[in-house]
Parts: sequence; C-alpha cells; structure tokens
Amino acid sequence: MRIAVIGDMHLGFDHHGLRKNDSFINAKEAFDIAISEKVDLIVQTGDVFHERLPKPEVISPAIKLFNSLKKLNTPKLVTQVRNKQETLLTQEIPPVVLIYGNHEKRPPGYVNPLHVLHNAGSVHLLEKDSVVIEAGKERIGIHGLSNVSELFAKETVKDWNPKAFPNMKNLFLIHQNFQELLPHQPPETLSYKDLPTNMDYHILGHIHWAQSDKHPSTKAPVVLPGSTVMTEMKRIESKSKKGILILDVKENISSKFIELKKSRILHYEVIEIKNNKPSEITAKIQEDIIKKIEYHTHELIPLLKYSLRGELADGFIPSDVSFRALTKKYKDKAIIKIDKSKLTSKAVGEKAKLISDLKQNKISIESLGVKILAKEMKIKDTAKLNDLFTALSQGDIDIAENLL
Ligand SMILES: [Mn+2]
Repeated sequence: MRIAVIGDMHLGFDHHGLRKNDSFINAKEAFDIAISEKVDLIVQTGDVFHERLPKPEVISPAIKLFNSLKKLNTPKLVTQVRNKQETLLTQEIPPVVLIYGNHEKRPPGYVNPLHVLHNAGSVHLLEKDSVVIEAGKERIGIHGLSNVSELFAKETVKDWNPKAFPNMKNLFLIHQNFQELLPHQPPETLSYKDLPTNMDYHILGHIHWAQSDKHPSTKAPVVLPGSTVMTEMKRIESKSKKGILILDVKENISSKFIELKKSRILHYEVIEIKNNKPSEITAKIQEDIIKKIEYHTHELIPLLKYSLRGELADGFIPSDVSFRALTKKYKDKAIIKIDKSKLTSKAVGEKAKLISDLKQNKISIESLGVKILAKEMKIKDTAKLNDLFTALSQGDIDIAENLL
C-alpha cells in the first residue's frame, strides 16, 4: 500500500496578508504529488485549517481541494474501535484520513471545521479512534488521536493505549508537543518514550519542520512530515524544505520525501548586535536585503527574516529600532520580518524578563494562564479549568459562561 503523509496545511493562514494564497498553493501541490504518485491513501496530521472558525472564503476552496482527490481510488473502512468497542463495517470513505490539530480544536460538544469536512464526505476524521482501512487487497491499521490539551496529553495516550491490529502494519498519528522537538517544555509534555510500544510507525503533526527519528525502545520510526506552509518562520524551517512523504508499506515501511517546488523561499539571518545604534542596524540589514533580492529566482518573492541578537548602544531601547521604512521600500521585492525578542538594552525590567522567558518557551503561556485563572476563579477542577481557559483564550465567551 502506498500512503502520502501530508503535514499541517494551515489553509487560510495570513488570510488578510501578503501570503494569503501560500497555504492553498502548497496544499494543491502536495495533493497533486499524491495523485501523481498513485497513492492508495493520504494521512494528514491535523491543522488543515489555520483557524477554528475559518471563513467561507477559506472553507469553500478547501472543499474544492479535497474533492480533487476523488481521482484516487476509494478505500474502505472495515473496522473501527472507539471507546474499546469494535465495529466491523464495509464503508467507503474518502481517501484522506486525518486528525484535528490545536488550530481546529474547540471545547467538547462543539463542532470544529474538520467535523464539517468529515460530515461533508471530504475527509475521514479520527478523534481517538483505531481503524482498519482496506485499499485493494491490502489492509492497514491507523490509530489517530486528535489534539488534546498539552496538560493531559501524556495521561490521554497512556489511558487510551490502543491495541495494534494483527497481521498488518499499524500507524500511530498524533498532533502534540514533544520534549525532543522543542526546548524548555514543561514536564507534562510528551516524550518519544510515551508513544505506544506496539506500533510500526509514528506520524507527528504540530511541529512544522520535517524530521525523523526512532522510538527509544521499539526503534519504530517517529516521523514528522513538517507543515506544507511556513507559518512561524523559525530558523530551523529555513534549513529544511517543505514537502510530503510517500510511504511504501510492504514487509517493511520505506519512505521518500518529495519537495514542494512552489513553496516560498525563507532566508533566516541572525544579526549580532554589539552596542550598535538603530541606524547602523538598519543599514546592515538593507545591505543584506539588496543582496538577497539580486540572487532571487523563485516565482514568489522571498521571505526575509532577521533575528537581532545582542545589546543596543547606550541610551537606546528595542522600540527605537524601526523597520517600517525598509519594509515599505522593498514591499514588491521581499516580505521582511524582524524579530527583536533577543535584542536587549542596558536596562531590563521584570516584565521584559517574563516576556523573554515566554518567548524562549521557558514557561508555557498555557500553564501560566491556567494557573492565574485557577487563582482568580478559585476553581480546582483541572479539566474544567482547562476548557475554560481554552474558551476564554479563543474569545468564546458564551462557551466559557456555559462551563461555569
Ligand atoms: Mn500546526
């Protein structure tokens, strides 16, 4: 069986900005590759959409995109295990099996955009389900866990403990943070050793760069296809290419990574600051912009990200460093982003330190928020607190009220 593994697509990313079409261009290329590779099935890692309430202007082209996959053969769902209940079926399903990510998640009982696509017959959504899919004469087991709060991820995986189906390969699909991938995570964050030990292959969403590793005890592959679109513009993303994985599932599972050619190019430059004045910094950056534009050949204008690191000259603070003029001057030639989070001045207050700790992931904003909320609201029920925090942080005031 041949399977295309496609990472977070973030359809609708930058909907009001310059990169409005990027998520769709790249998703289309990913699907076209899957079709030309004649895969039997596509496995997608969640975060199909960038927002939990995407606009019709985003949902409509998304449905069109998924419908283009009708060129693939129709697989069959033959077994489904939910809440330890096994159901045998012969149900034709769309050729895309996926989970929902943190960007789509809404509180329990509410409908998220992937529920909509599932009910429209465009995708087959797994929430905490094990399924056997049949394509031609071959079968595969897929165990998918849609995103849960990072605070409960470890215990959710442990309690679920899905059983591998006999006489076939079993894939595990998850969309969470992992200690191995992000530095300075709180202790409740999952590690690779928390992944089940009875699976043949692990597919991870959520992290946006492609990478692969092995389960520490079983040595089964742990693979991240990476997102199809650049959202955060991290340094690591500038070094790895965007693409999709094609798995060939036989006695063994082999994989190849196929690059997306239409994906916009990101250049990430670190600018070391040593007692420099803002005008010196702008001049240095402008010089680099000119060089990058001169050598650019891709059809989409490049993304240039500059990370400023170090201490400013005496008497200047980070907000004195402005790039508005530069960004405007080169707006038709490059999309320029400047990160000043590692830029310091001689005097740094306590608040600035908290912001810097948050930016460097030394503390998670989620656990900080839940802690503050617990104190303010005098609530001890952690599950309720967490749903309340999610609802409040997403601006769902009516949902928050119903939880109280
Ligand atoms: Mn994502």
